[in-house]
Amino acid sequence: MSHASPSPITSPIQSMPTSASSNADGHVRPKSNRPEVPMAMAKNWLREMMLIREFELRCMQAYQDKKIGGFCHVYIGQEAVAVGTIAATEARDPIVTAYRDHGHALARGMDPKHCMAEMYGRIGGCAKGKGGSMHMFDRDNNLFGGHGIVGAQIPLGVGLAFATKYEDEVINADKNGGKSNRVTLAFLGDGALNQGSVHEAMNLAGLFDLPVIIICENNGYSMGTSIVRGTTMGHQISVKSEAYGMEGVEIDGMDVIETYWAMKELVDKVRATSRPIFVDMRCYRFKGHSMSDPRKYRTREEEERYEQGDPIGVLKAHLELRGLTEDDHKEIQREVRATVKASMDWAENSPTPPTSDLYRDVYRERWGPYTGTSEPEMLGGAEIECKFNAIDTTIDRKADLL
Ligand SMILES: Cc1ncc(C[n+]2csc(CCOP(=O)(O)OP(=O)(O)O)c2C)c(N)n1
Ligand SMILES: [Mg+2]
Repeated sequence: MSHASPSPITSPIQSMPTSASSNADGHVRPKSNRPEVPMAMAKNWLREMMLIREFELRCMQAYQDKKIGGFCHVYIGQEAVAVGTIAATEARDPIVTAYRDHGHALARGMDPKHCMAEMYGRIGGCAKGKGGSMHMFDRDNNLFGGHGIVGAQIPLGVGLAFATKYEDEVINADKNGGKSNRVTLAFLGDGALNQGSVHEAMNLAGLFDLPVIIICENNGYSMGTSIVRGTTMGHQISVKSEAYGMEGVEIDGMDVIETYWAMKELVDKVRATSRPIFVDMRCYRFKGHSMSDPRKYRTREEEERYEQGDPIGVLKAHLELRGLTEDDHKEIQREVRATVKASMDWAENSPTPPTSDLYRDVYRERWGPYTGTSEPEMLGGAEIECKFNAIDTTIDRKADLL
C-alpha cells in the first residue's frame, strides 16, 4: 500500500494528540524530562497569550461594528503556537507567516497600537494602513509578513533562509566568526500543504541544507474542508517531509510549555546543522475561518472538546500550581484590556492614508509608470541602477507584470 492511499481516519482531528490538560492529574507538565520553565517566563507567556486573545476578541467586535473592513481571520485557540514557537527563537531570526497573523506579530513584539491601526486601515499601522489584517510586517522585529496567497510565504521563508546561508558561507566566508546562523521560521496552514510552490520550496530547502523550520499550523481545517478530506496522509502529515530529506516532527500546539521546549530543541538543532525541519503543529481554531463562517462543517461537540483544552486555561492551571493567584490573573487581564483599549484609541485617532499614498511604497515608485514596451525607468537612485547593471539583466516589464 502506498503512502498516498486514502486515510482510514474519518474525523479530521481524531488523531490529534490530546492536549496537556487531559494528562493524568489534569494539568500541564513538561512531557518528558524537560526542565521547569522559570515562573517569570511562563507568566509572561500567559500575559502574551491573554493579550492576543483580548486583541482578537476586540477585533471581532470592531469588525461587527464596521470599524474594521476587508478580511479578518482571528487566532483564537492557536495562541500557544505563536507564543511558544517565537519564544524559542532569537529576535534576529526571521519569521514569515500566512494571513492569520496578528498573533505572530504581537508575539514577535509588534506594538499592539501598530497592529490595531493596521486592522483599521490607518496611517498609524505597521504597513501605514495599506496592508490590513493579512499583511502584518515588522522589519525591526524581523517579521516578513503576513501573506494572503495560500502557501506563497513558504518560498519566501526558504528564500530568507537561503539569504542567511549565502551571507554566512559566501559573503562573510572569510570573516572569522562572521556567521549569523539565523534560523527562519516559516508558518503555513494545513490547507497550504497541497500548494505546488510549498513543495518546490521544501525540495530546495532539503537540497541546499537551508536553516529553516517549516511549521504547519495544523488546525484540522482549510476553510470548511477537513484535512482528511483534502490531504493525503492527513492523519500524519509529518511523513511528507521524508520525501525532501527533512526530519518531520509532531508537536502539541495547545500546550505552550511543550511547544516551547520542543521548538527550542529544533531551533538549536537547525542553528547547529543548517538542516531544514518540518513541524506538524497540532492545534485548533476556536472561531470560524473568517468573520462570516457559520461552522456548519463541524459539530459543537467537537468544538467543546477542544475548548476544554484551551491553551490559556491550561497554562493558567499550571501556573496556579506554582502559586499564581486569582488576583494575579485579574491583574494581567486588567493590563491586557488597557493595552488593547489604548491600541483601539490610537487606531481610531489615526488618519486614513491619503489617496496620493496609493502610489507610495510600491514598485511604481522605483521603476516609474508602466508603459507596456519600454525598459523600466530608473527612479530608485544610483545604488539600484548599479546593482541592476551588475547582473546585466534586461527586464521584460510585460512578462514581469503578467
Ligand atoms: C492560492 C490560494 N488559493 C485559495 C485561497 C482561498 N483561501 C483563503 S484561506 C484558505 C484556507 C487555508 O487554510 P489553512 O492553510 O489550513 O489555514 P487556516 O485558515 O486554517 O489558518 C483558502 C483556500 C487563497 N487565498 N490563495
Ligand atoms: Mg487550517
